[in-house]
Amino acid sequence: MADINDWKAAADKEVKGKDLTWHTPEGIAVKPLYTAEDVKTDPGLPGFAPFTRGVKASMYAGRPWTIRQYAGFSTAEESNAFYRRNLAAGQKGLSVAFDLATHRGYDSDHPRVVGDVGMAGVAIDSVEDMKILFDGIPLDQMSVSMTMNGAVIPILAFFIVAGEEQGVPTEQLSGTIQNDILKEFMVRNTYIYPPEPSMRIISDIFAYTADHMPKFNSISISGYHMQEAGATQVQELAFTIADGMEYVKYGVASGLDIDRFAGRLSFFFAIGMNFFMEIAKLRAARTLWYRAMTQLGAKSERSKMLRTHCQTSGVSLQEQDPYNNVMRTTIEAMAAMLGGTQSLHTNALDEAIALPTDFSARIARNTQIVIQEETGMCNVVDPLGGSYYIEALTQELVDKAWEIIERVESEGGMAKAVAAGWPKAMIEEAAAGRQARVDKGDDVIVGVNRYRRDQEDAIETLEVDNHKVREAQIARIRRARDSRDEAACQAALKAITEGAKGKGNLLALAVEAARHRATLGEISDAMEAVFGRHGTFPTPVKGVYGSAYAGDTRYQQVLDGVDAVTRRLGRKPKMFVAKMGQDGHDRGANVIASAFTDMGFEVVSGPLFQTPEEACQMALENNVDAVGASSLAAGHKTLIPELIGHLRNAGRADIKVVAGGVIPPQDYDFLKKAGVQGIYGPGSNVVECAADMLRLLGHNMPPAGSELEAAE
Ligand code: MLC
Ligand code: 5AD
Repeated sequence: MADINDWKAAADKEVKGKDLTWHTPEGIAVKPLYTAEDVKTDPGLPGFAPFTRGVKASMYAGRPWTIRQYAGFSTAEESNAFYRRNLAAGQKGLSVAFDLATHRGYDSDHPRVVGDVGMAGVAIDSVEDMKILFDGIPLDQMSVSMTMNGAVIPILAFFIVAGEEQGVPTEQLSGTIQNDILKEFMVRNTYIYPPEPSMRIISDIFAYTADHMPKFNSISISGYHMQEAGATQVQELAFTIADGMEYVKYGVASGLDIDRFAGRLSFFFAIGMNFFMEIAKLRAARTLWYRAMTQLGAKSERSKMLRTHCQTSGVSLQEQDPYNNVMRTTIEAMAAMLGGTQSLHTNALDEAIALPTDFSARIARNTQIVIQEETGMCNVVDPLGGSYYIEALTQELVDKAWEIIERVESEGGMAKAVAAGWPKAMIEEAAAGRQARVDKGDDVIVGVNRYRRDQEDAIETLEVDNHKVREAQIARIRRARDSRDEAACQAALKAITEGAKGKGNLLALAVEAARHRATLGEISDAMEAVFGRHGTFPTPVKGVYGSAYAGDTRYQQVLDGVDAVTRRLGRKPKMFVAKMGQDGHDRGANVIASAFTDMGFEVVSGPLFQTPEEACQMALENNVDAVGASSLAAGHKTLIPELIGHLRNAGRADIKVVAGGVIPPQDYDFLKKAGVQGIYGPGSNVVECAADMLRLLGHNMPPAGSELEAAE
């Protein structure tokens, strides 16, 4: 029989000695062949420690994963109708997306959220909205996930009271609250309070749910947003498990017995296009959590079992030739199920452009239904168990992630690491590296940097009338305030402030305030009065982009262009990267800031959450040549024209304004008429953005492709 050396000789001959090792971004050298020699550990059986092969013995053969599509937009009425249509068509669980005003603890009538109400999710201001959201959906039967982290206290309180008023005892509520603040400070940015009080809020929720909500998952510890922000799979894995360990330590420090709450901790991972790596990642995650929880002293097997939701990757989807996204999502969904997820969201094909329509949501949902009901894939538990490659990769991910976890632990845990900033810096460096590989064509994206179409077909997208939603919300807030017992409401709010100063359980206090129709903004303010509001400035990484591009001719043309403009101006061209509204997605803004700095621009990075007026002020104070407004949460049609208006009023119409991010093509005309001079959607090449900027600044930049002619 042939042995491995025979194979090596045969393969070498076929490829004439070429090295077939694939070096992944996480620093793993993937060989072209795996054999029994590579499998060092026995993964055991599904349903048994360390749960590598799945948390249930029968897995999907007994019950398939929950088809749980994340959704929410506009008003509670519209979102409720959307949920009901989806449930009727085969969706199994709900997952609520809130708008950014709600995330950040502002009522819809707050002046800072004019561009955000109802845009990236549903607007919820009081228990009245929450009741409408679940109208006709029995909360004792439907498990509901709510993605809420900043304003977690009022939202969970509204949910509990909406249940009460439906006649459902709190004990019977099932579902999940995201409640994962550490990753907000790292990558997602919808925090409200500083880290310390935010961690206390989480302990209060652990305590309350342990006492009153035995079927409710008190947290969804999320790596998803790390991968979206550019993290490698190893980073996502390590920081998520380390976050989980930190929450457990806080819960224990607050006086809870570990096995009283740990069985209701849940997880959330992104599933991207690196198919086998993603399958191995979920298996590694379960193995790691078992190890971590054993170390932390958990006794019950349930406490050591990692149960997870997954979502296919948003960043892997493209604006160009969007039907390709259906295939990408299908591949990712298969990785999630082969990895053994408990619950799954499949993204819609219009992900990179807007929120899903009924049409795109149907295809996304049916992707899961087809896998569950047409393919027979659910009938065998962990069908890839024992695959040499999968088992070896699982072990390698466990080892690599554990190294990072040990570093975190040796430095005092994840809260300290987040404060020190190195996990975020690590992720941003990986993001800049990925962008450079895509721009150079080293990482292929079909329809974007290869096989690009000359002309794109328009697709229909969902549009939300932001002004209409805001007006409807403001009217409902007013009605709730007019009809409530004001004295009782104010007393309940005062009790929250006192509780924030002292030891009361903030969720229990907020439930009382919610019963008296206190609004989300009021409950948030009652805590903010003691905790304060957290703000940070971005610190983009330097040098990654420049070194990835060293020697590239087009890149050199841009560097020469920046030099020429610098000589003409007597200083570097100056660009302000602005993030306006409550949109905290800052990967794009950070990548642009890093790359433009490396290309020789002077970049001023604004803080998150500016109003257009504040952004204008910052542009004037720094006397910039251009503003690049990054928008990923649909506020662009309101916020960017306002910024241009303020600049004009200040007599600085000469400052160029460009926009980047998730901007549907049908909005381009509107923005251009408003004075936007360049628009860069997903898939834009950063070097070409810089070339465009040089043109706007009056430099005669040669067209893209000219460097190839010059080189010939
Ligand atoms: C499951 N069960 C079985 C079984 N399989 N019983 C017997 N045999 C089997 N084979 C049981 C389980 O034990 C459980 O009961 C019950 O069935 C439900 O199954 P589950 O596997 O727990 O599924 P589910 O209820 O869907 O819970 C999944 C979860 C949860 C634990 C991962 O946390 C969850 O639903 N998370 C979703 C999070 C989410 O939607 N996030 C969106 C983020 S979007 P029991 O009694 O054991 O509970 C986002 C984007 C952004 O963040 O940035 O805005
Ligand atoms: N409805 C549906 N999906 C949403 N996402 C974000 N907001 C919504 C919403 N309101 C999804 C997108 C995004 C990820 C963070 O969650 O896929 O990439």
